[in-house]
Amino acid sequence: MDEPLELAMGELDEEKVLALVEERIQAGVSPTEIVESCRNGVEIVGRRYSDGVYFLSDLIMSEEIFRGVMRLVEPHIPQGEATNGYTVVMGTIEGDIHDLGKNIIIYLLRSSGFRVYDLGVDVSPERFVQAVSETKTCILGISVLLSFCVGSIKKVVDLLEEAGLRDEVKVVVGGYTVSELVREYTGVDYYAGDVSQALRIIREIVNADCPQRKN
Ligand code: B12
Repeated sequence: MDEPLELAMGELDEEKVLALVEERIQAGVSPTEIVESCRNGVEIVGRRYSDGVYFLSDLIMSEEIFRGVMRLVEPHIPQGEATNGYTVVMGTIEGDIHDLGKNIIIYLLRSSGFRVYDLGVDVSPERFVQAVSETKTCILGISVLLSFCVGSIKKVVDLLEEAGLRDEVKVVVGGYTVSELVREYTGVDYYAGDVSQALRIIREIVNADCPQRKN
C-alpha cells in the first residue's frame, strides 16, 4: 500500500501524483504496484463522487491523471517474448465506456506475448460472440464498471451457449463491479479485480485449458 500516492490521486493532485510516480520508478517499485496504488486512489475519487463531494468533471480529471501515470509507467513494463501464440479477445461491455483498466490489461498481455483483439468499448454481446467465433480464441475478457451493465455479460454467455461455443472459451470479467456474485449470476468462468489476479488467471487458462488452441 502506497498511501501518499493513493491520497494524492484521491485529491486529484496531478503534479504530486506524477512526481510520486517518477520517484517510485526511480526507486525500482514495479509498474504493477504503481498502477494498483493509482487504482486504489481512483477508488477514493469514486467514493467522493458517490457521496456528492466530487462531480463528473472530477471523474474526467482522474482519467486524465491516470493516463499521465501510464505514459510514465509503460516504458518500464518488461517486454516478454514477441509472441506466445495465444489470442485474447477483450472489450468493455455494452453501455459502458470505461476503458482505462481494460487498456492496462491489454498492454500487459501484449507485453507478455499475447495477441489481443481489442473490441473497444460499448461492445454488444453479439459482437463478442462473433469475435470469439472468428478468432477461435480460448480467452474472452470483458470489462465492466457499471453495475447496470452486468446483465449484458450474462447475455454474452447465453449467446456463446446458443452458438455452441461455450465449451471452447473461458470467459473472464474484470472491473470495479466484479465479484463472486457477478460470476455466479452471469455464468462466466473467472473474475479479476486487479492486475495480478488478471494475469494469474489468464496464465492459468492457457496452461490448463487451451494448449491445443495455440495459433
Ligand atoms: C475514471 C472514471 C470514469 C471516466 C472513465 C474514463 C475511461 N476512459 O475509462 C468517465 C469520466 C468517462 C466516467 C464516466 C462515468 N462513470 Co465512472 N468512474 C471512473 C472511476 C473514478 C475510475 C475508473 C478507473 O478507470 N479505474 C482505474 C482502473 C485501472 O481500474 P479498473 O477499471 O477497476 O481496472 C482494473 C481491474 O478492475 C482490472 N480489470 C479491468 N477490466 C478488466 C477486464 C478483464 C478481462 C480483466 C481480467 C481485468 C480487468 O484490471 C485493471 C487494473 O487493475 C470509477 C471509480 C472506481 N472506483 O472505479 C468511476 C465509476 C466506475 N463510474 C461510475 C459512474 C456512475 C459513471 C457515469 C454513469 C457517471 C455519469 N453520471 O455520467 C459515467 C458512465 C459512462 C459510461 N456509459 O460508461 C460509477 C459506477 C457505479 C456503479 N457501480 O455502477 C463509479 C464506480 C464511481 C462511483 N463510485 O459512483 N467514469
